[in-house]
Amino acid sequence: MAVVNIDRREGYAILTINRPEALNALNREVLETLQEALITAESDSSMRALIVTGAGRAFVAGADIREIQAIPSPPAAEAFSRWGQNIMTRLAESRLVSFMAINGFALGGGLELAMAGDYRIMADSAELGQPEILLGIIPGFGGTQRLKDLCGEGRALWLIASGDRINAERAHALGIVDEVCPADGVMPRAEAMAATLATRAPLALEAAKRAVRAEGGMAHRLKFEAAAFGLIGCSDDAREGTAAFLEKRRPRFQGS
Ligand code: CO8
Repeated sequence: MAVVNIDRREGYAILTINRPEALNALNREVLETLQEALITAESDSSMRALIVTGAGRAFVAGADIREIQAIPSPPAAEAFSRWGQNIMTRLAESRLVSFMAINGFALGGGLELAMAGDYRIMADSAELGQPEILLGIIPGFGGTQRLKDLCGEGRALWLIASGDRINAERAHALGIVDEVCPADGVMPRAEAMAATLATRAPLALEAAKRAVRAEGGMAHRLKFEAAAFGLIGCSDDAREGTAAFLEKRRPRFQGS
């Protein structure tokens, strides 16, 4: 059975991490398959969005602790961390807008995966945290930085240094997740949002993601926004969208 199921819908794909016997822990096979699934979805020009979720009662309960225990040397540990970081960054920088449907535990590498996505919807019964310190290690797939960006230095350090798990209400209050839903509402909400984006102008959608995610100082980010606007401001879709508004009809976007 595949460790990551790919379910293609109209304009978006659902990637379900499917290793429920280990609470979907990210071993090398899962990470490699996840990366391949992402590349496959990206290469399909009809795709606009992605949903990532977990089979069973967890989203992802972390990197696979058995594999971490078997890491032979400090250089191998660093290389493993860089490899995992690159996969998370690949998701963060994807042209596809990603919805992370946090159906259950999102711990360690699981929270790091969720934070690399664009929008997090969390079940009210789920829990998240960075419990690595309880294993004598620290987050290594981007968690120290993405958590800090989401909730600030003090709160990020507390979560990482204590290893505490927090509930959905607290995660939302801290800004780590964007929405909280009843458990059976997480996927319907993610699918409704992904389906909405499937109707939007493709080039503008990609430009929107890249501009919102632009890094650096304000002057640099504004320059990036203007450059992105320059690329799409006179596109066929921009002509079509503005004409459709003025002609009081629905636009037909072509992605050009
Ligand atoms: N890795 C491997 N197996 C796991 C993991 C994991 N992260 N999490 C759960 N499992 C397995 C359990 O071993 C168990 O297997 P088995 O049935 O064979 O004993 C099965 O999943 C079910 O788990 P539990 O029986 O423990 O279920 P509970 O409901 O009692 O507890 C918890 C659920 C609280 C989620 C618990 O399983 C738990 O604490 N899991 C570990 C959470 C954790 O510590 N995650 C962080 C891992 S480290 C990490 O993510 C680092 C990322 C960066 C790496 C950088 C590399 C250098």
